[in-house]
Amino acid sequence: MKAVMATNNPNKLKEAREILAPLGIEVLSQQEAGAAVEPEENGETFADNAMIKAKAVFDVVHMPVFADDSGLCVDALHGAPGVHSARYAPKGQECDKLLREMQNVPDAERSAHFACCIAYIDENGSGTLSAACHGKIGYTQRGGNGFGYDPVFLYNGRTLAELSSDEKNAISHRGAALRLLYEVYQERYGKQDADK
Ligand code: ITT
Repeated sequence: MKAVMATNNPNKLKEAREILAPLGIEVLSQQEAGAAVEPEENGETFADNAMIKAKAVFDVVHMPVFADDSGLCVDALHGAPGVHSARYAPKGQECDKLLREMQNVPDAERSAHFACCIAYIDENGSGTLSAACHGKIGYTQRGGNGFGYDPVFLYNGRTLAELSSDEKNAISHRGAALRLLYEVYQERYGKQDADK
């Protein structure tokens, strides 16, 4: 089957393809599907914003669509940047800003999690799915893979930017949420064949 990912973030699209293609789901970008939209993400929750993005694209393409709204929630910052993760700092400066804000936070209080909410819509209806990846914030940026906050997010002693794509996808918030999406698609469309 084909599904459109409602996102303008090429890193999210790449990860979704890596996870869903082997399961037999071909992920089209919203541009490939002819939906060049960028809706205002003015919801209060990840689920609200994911559904805003999914609906905006579904209204144009009328085929299965899913959207990912995600972010980093840092306990010492009372859950910030959370739903504002994309707007927390100019692109490329988010890790520097976070490390500055965390510079006086002791090791025991550096816990954080990535949250991912997937909203999906097709002719059978819509829903949302959530997953998280728990870890802690490091003291320096490490690793050259991934995107966003990956270089400062420690999972079992390595940052997500130090993991290969396969390693990140196996433990990430996005990987877990997309595997739940796969279950929904399997229920609705039957088992998919990666070779077709
Ligand atoms: P779309 O809305 O077009 O999908 P976006 O990047 O603006 O793209 P969000 O509004 O969901 O997406 O913001 C998510 C931000 O959270 C993202 O820009 C990163 O800064 C951060 N983020 C989410 N998942 C991440 C991950 O796996 N690794 C590192 N940072 C991540």
